Amino acid sequence: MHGARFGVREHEVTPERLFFERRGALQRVVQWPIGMAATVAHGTEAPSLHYALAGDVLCAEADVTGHNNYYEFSPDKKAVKTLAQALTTHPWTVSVEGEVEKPLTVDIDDVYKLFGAEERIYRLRCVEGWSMVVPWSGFALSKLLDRARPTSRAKFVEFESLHRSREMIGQRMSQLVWPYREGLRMDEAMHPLTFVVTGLYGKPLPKQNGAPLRMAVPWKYGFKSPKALTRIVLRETPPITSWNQAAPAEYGFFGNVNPAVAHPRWSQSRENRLGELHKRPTLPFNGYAAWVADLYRGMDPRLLY
Ligand SMILES: Nc1nc2c(c(=O)[nH]1)N[C@H]1C(S)=C(S)[C@@H](COP(=O)(O)O)O[C@H]1N2
Ligand SMILES: [Mo]
Repeated sequence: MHGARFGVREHEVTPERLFFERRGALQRVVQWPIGMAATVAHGTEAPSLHYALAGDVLCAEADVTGHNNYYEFSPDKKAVKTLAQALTTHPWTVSVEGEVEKPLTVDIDDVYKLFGAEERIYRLRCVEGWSMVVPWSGFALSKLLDRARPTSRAKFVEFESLHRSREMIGQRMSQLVWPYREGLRMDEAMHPLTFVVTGLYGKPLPKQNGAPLRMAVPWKYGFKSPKALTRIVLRETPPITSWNQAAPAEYGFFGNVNPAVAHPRWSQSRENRLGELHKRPTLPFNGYAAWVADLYRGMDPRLLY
């Protein structure tokens, strides 16, 4: 069932290589470390989006699935894994509405058939100062948006997470205005790195990581990647986003990873990679500047936080 639905059945990681096995046949071997950075440095071809950034090593699955930010359940990262098991993730639909010619609602059971699945090894940098390297599976958001045919008035994309306080017990607290909302500018949303996630470590996405569907926008702080996605609204004007609404001085609309712009309460120059002893430097756009810096040419870097 997992193989048919997510296109990835098994995985095996060694220090030298990462193997993804699909439907019994080895379809791809990713040499490690190689990847996008190396490809661009040589300037020979367009960057491949399938590979990890050079030098990245996957974090332990137990860390990725046991240390979670998910305020719908709890602000306690270790408590989320257990509490999130209460969520019913099937049946599930995600809709695309607003400034589109063809509003649509996609059933989770049709997602693999419509959009397929590929692996992306992405960095995730939380605004709190920790980070991970994660093997997601899923598809580019542009595939889903294209299907709804955005109108020329679509300038922003709003994401809405599930609101179901019966199962999401953290929603009985009012730290954030529910549902959790996030947003991107249209060009950010259509960027090939902007990813809809359906799987993790070659398996269905665990509930604590945002099952059955969440975003991964790797050059932005983690709060810009909403979990339990149910609704996508294309808009002419910027959407209200949850963390920006809760603390506008601390969380901007863009949320781009930027080591030069401190959070009001802590520096963003370094990060704690899960599983590592020493902090490492945080990179502009989380290491993805070669692919995304052009989106922000001429804009004040402080505005981009
Ligand atoms: N709906 C929803 N999405 C969310 C959050 C949340 O609280 N609710 N937390 C965000 C934050 S702050 C981070 S760092 C990442 C964490 O993702 P992970 O638990 O899979 O590592 O999810 C993001 N998406
Ligand atoms: Mo975060």
